[in-house]
Amino acid sequence: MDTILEPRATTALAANRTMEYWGYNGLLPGPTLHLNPGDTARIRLINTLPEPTNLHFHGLHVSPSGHGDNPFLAIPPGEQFDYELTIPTDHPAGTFWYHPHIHERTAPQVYRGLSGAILIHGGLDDIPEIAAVPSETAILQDFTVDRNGRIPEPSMPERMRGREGAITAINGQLQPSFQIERGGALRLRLINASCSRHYRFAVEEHPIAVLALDGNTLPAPLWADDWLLAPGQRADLWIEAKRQPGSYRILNLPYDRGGMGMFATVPSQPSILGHLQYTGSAAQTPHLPESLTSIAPLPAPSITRSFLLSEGMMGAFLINGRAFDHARTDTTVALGATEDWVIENRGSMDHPFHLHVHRFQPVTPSGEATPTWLDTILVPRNSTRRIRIPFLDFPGRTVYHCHILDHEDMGMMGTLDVTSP
Ligand SMILES: [Cu+2]
Repeated sequence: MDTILEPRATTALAANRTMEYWGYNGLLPGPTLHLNPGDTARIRLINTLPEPTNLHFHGLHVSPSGHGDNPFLAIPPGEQFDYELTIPTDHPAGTFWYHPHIHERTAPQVYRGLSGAILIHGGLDDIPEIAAVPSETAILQDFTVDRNGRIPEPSMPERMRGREGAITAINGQLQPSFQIERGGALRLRLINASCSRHYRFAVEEHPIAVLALDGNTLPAPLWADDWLLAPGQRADLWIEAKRQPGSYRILNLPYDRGGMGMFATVPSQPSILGHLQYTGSAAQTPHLPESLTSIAPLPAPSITRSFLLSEGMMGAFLINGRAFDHARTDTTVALGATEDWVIENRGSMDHPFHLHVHRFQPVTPSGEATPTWLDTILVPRNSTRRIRIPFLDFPGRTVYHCHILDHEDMGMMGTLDVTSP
């Protein structure tokens, strides 16, 4: 067995306080898994929690069946399960993550701390100019901790909007500092492992270049002042230290994701996630290549499907008018097909739509696929997004869902069966 992941209740120092959390191997966040394309990863999950759990390998293009990235498994308390992931030799290299995916308990388990990074090596790592700069991973989590150090269950209205904690932590730390050499650069791999919180990530006085989204390298760096990360999404950023030496705040800028009533308030001020701390001087000037990768055009879609996201009465969160039922197959796709999915959000909140196993490209209103691979796309309220998905391999049943994990737990999830003839 290559890796043992044992989720367990732990009392330890995290985010500057002693708290009770659930951590893989007692860690918040869990250990980082390092993999290469072509690897077979064997991961033993030992469930010491008082309730069933399982593992989802978010963004990995691997089999959803059997001992693979199977979201229909439930490992009872006291039992163990051996996952085996065969990573294809042409798998994208980048930033992925793992977390529980147990229906109706995903939000509480992730909120208590269960998540960890998966880094697939290659890709950007093989570009000499990028390999030359330091790399850090930043797992963004949030939770509320009460006076006794416990993480309380949120109220029903909080769950309906999607729980957001009072504390945001990066790698389990409150406002950590990331070191950067003056005149140098830093590659920062962001993972939004929060249940519901969206992050408009910024570093004051520092524009950022986005190198990869959801573990997939972009054709070219994309410069921005800030970058919005919905739950589940990742971004690999490049930050250059071209300002006066000092400490600069890493910020979460206000973002309105909608909501219902009193829980829909949006902060008017940025919150501080951490700091970028200048240290020493870089030995050489970093150089960001103008081109990072090439993405071959997708074939035209053979079919267009519609998915309607809606919020019903009494905590019902629906796709095409139905709440999740693991036994029902909602969508059947023929292996080898390329499809367009049109996702319409008629709710009062933004919903980030995530598809397991199969990555996709966003499609413009004029019908052109954007050469950018994603596994999670934010569908703002009262709007529609179109995505193009090639189902070239990995037949089997899996799921798509809203990555506001409370919404997923309350039913905003459907099943997909990719069938081979
Ligand atoms: Cu949602």
